[in-house]
Amino acid sequence: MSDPTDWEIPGHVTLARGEGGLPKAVVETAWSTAEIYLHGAHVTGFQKKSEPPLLFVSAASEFAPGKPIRGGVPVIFPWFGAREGSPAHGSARITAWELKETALLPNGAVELRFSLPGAEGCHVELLVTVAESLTMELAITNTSHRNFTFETCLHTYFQISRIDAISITGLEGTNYQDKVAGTTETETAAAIRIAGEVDRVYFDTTATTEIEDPGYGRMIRIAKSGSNSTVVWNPWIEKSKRMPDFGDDEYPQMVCVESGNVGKNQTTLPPGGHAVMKVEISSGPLPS
Ligand code: TA6
Repeated sequence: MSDPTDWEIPGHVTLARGEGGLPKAVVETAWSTAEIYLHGAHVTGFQKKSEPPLLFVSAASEFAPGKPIRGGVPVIFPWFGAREGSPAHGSARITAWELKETALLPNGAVELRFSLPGAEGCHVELLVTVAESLTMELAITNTSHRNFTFETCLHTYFQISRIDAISITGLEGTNYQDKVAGTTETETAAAIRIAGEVDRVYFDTTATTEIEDPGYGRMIRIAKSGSNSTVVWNPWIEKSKRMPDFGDDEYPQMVCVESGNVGKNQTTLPPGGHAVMKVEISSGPLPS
């Protein structure tokens, strides 16, 4: 593998040692800053110059080989959730990815392309574009001679002012699995409010969602393509206490709105098949 510093772009991309001594790319654009660890190709930071950070990372997160980073945008592949005898949410997020390319585009955006080494029977890349918004494209190619079925999710942790201040729009009328209640429901709220543990997998939805945050006076927009599932999660009090890499008092500052293809929306690619899931996260002032 070439030396990662080969991919530095003066004034825009620097390779540094981050938490736990793990290598990370630090990105600077005219609008924003970002950081992406090679561990998991994990975006741990994105901040527009005029706003609070857009992504939440737990102060108790581990940064170690074989361990997931708690926060930012975990890349979930090839399965979502728990699996007996295997790492929850798959192995991609706990594997060191390779930085394959960086580019400063004519419009001032910075692109970084990461590749997952050792993926059996498939080729997996993540293209991260840092600009006024943050765009991530997870591309999977089936390089085997048989069908390949997998789940994907960009498990994004958003930084918010307070969990009881925000609302989430875009999912009204969508069926979801309520993993807290163990039921299947249909979303009736045009604007979802959160007042307790929430763990919902919304199926068959390609909708753009928005997080309205009056506390920050901010609207966060999550636009996606190639994704038919959206997950909404906040651990609240009791689950927070059960997570050693998450502070007991951190749940009010974060919410996960995740874009993926999970459960009944899993993907099956034929030999040679290719799938791209793209998520663009943008933000701006709340309409007055
Ligand atoms: O996406 C929500 C969820 O599946 C929750 O059930 C919770 O387990 C969360 O992911 C975090 O999972 P992790 O393995 O990162 O602790």
